[in-house]
Amino acid sequence: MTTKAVCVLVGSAPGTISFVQNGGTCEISGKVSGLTPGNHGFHIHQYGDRTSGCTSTGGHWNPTGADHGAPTDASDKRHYGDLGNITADENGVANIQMTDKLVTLTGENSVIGRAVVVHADEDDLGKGGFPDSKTTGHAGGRLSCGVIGMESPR
Ligand SMILES: *[C@@H]1O[C@H](CO)[C@@H](O)[C@H](O)[C@H]1NC(C)=O
Ligand SMILES: [Cu+2]
Ligand SMILES: [Zn+2]
Repeated sequence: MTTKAVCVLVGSAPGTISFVQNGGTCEISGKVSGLTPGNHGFHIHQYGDRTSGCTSTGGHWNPTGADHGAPTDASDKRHYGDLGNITADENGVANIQMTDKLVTLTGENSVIGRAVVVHADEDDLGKGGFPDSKTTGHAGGRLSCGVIGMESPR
């Protein structure tokens, strides 16, 4: 069974992100613009709530109470929402194509109804040694965010 979701990012780094669940992995693709060239933290946050802008999306989606880490880390060494960095080119555009083993659109850990957040700075993947490296990857402010919702047939 294939399940699809979509997220429209609103803010100074607008974009659209698609999610396609294929069995045990989720394909995440899309495009974000308005960025400074280089790496920007890219996460799923706990709440699909933009009542106070990106602030009300809460912290990283972390159903197991783990520390912040890299998408390549073991499931008990990362947040489920840790998707690392996206990389913007000289025009400030990041084209995204990744596959994740913990992001899911089904079951009790489904990310539908949660939020994608794009950050001002690079995610240090938990290894930067800053006070917030183990919680946020020291990724700085929130440039844009959007709610992950079910995709309409197209
Ligand atoms: C940011 O994440 C990317 C991939 O997720 C990684 O290649 C890069 O090393 C990370 N940056 C830092 C400072 O760890
Ligand atoms: Cu984040
Ligand atoms: Zn995290």
